[in-house]
Amino acid sequence: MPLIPKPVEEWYKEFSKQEKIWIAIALAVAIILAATTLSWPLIDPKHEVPSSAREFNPTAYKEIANNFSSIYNGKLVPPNTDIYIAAQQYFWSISTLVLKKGVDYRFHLGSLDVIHGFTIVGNGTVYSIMVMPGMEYVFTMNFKNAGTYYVICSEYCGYGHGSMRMVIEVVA
Ligand SMILES: [Cu+2]
Repeated sequence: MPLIPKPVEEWYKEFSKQEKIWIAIALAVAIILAATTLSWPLIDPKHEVPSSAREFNPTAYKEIANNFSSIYNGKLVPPNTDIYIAAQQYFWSISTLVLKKGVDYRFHLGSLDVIHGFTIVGNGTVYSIMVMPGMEYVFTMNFKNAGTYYVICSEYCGYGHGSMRMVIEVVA
């Protein structure tokens, strides 16, 4: 027996009051979400991260990052100094970054092998950037509170992923 669709008049029912209420709620939520998403850059323009990304030469970048680490690991980075960090299986090029509170620092971040995630946690601050290989990310950060922050890798990058740790000490 062939299946013949029933005529519309046989199955169509007006929307009930409850259905109309749900449609109105869903529409309102969609409008609120769209409005807040689109207006976010106006409300908080500094949180657009990263501020720029460009292709880079991993060999040259590795040298710059290692050079930065050999000078500043565990020592206060003076204001107006660019920070260079390279991610690699399974470490960050610098293990302890010491920064001054309330100062704008320009960070450069690049991966020398696979995708890593640069995530800062601590003191209520959560900041996260995915680091794709072959790209250098540049962004500005300003730590408002002194204290110890931790950087973890937030993209699974292999067996040593969990050991990718780095400390940021923010001093007054
Ligand atoms: Cu990882």
